[in-house]
Amino acid sequence: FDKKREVVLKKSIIPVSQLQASVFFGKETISLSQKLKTSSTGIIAEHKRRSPSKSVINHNFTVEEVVKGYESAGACGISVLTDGKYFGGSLDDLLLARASVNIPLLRKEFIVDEYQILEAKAHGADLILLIAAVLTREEIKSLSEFAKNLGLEVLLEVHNQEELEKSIMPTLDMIGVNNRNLKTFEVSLDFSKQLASQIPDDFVKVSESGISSIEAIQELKPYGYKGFLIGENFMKTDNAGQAATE
Ligand code: IGP
Repeated sequence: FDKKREVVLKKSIIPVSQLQASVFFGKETISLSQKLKTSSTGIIAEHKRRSPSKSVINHNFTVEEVVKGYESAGACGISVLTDGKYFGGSLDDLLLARASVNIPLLRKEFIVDEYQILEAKAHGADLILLIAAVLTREEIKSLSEFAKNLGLEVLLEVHNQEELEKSIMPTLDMIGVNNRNLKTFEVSLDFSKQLASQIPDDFVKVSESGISSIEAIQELKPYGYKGFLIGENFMKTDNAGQAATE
């Protein structure tokens, strides 16, 4: 631990030794893709302090409070943003989340290198995100194989047909359609609706971003979506865990 990390982790109510041990013990053995297949809600709740489109979403609660709230509200899994520059997250957030809950954790990051996948594993993640917009087919192949060999599941994110076509391969577990265009920030559920029929049935379908109501989920389910990744809508409330219950 360098000095800065020590300060961050000391603020946590969980002792550092227990934090590190939590990476290896006490996790659920059922994977996120398995859970989503049988869940009636399919919620993947996200820890997100801020974003490029919203400078402040929530700074009032600790990671532990938010993720425990999500778990007790019945979320299937939790996504933890570890990107510092745009989202104000860190790997320590992931470690704290791991020590606080047993449900599957996603390291939400712009992954371009195997080292980041090792970091994800070492900080307690069960799955990683790969974003088709920033990776070649060869990179998606080698990074997803690397993750699978470490026992991590892979959620591949696409935003259009071209990204989907270049990415389909057996080392992916879930395919997520991002309803937000990462360049223009335009959000529309139509992106999920339009791409749904082109995602082969072997992959669990996840709809990501801009989901702010039960109606939106009900609208997406007939298209075959089993997972719903929701961040801002929960985080912006005074009680993220409670919001996830409702
Ligand atoms: C959550 P929202 O609109 O519910 O806060 O979105 C999640 O989908 C979004 O944070 C996200 C994201 C990403 C963030 C989807 N793909 C890639 C960073 C990088």
